[in-house]
Amino acid sequence: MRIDAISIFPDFFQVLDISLLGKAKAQDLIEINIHDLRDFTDDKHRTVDDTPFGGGAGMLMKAEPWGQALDKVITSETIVIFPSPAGDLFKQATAQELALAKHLVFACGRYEGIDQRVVDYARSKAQVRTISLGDYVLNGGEVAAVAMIEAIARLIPGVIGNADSLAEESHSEGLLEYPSYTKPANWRGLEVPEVLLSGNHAEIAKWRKNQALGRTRQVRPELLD
Ligand code: 6GU
Repeated sequence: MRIDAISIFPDFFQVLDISLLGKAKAQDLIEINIHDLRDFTDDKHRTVDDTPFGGGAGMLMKAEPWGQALDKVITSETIVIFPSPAGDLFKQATAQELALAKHLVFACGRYEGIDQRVVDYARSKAQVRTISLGDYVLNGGEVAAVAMIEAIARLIPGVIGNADSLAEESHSEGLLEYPSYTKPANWRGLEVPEVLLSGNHAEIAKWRKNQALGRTRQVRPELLD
């Protein structure tokens, strides 16, 4: 998969060089290109923002630099993602769907957002998704894009060493994950549940399913509907 991200703060994406994603990059399982939006300005001050028509607080991102940047990266296989608290909720199913794409472009806005014509223009050139991480406000799309990239990239075959852990984890079956324990069996007087020490794999599977159901019912009952 190829991923491009456009931002006025390219440094936010340095964390993608760490750990499993860093390894996946080094092994060419994913190609990630980060672009500084200011490189697509024409004026001496490298201006990317301006005041909104109609008035109101704050600054908006100007269309021109975004147009130049998108023209450079969009191909016939591109899905453009605009991270925004006003977007569709990002879920595990979203990650699974986007993990099948050949090319993703993350267009990361700051300030009060991007001139709407940039989104409309992108729609005329590529598939476009506006996606939110949840019901809270971040200062810009970068941190959200990094979270989405991690959730998507780890589903690409070869990125996670142990493919079984993908199948077993939280949300993969629509349930939260059951609790897990490792040695020692008694730690500070706290015992590991007996069944996990029993060696009875059918009983262990049943216990884990029950724990996952109980936890989901308690913490996220809406996932069971
Ligand atoms: Cl995707 N962007 C911003 N700026 N804030 C958010 C978000 C995205 N998701 C939740 N809050």
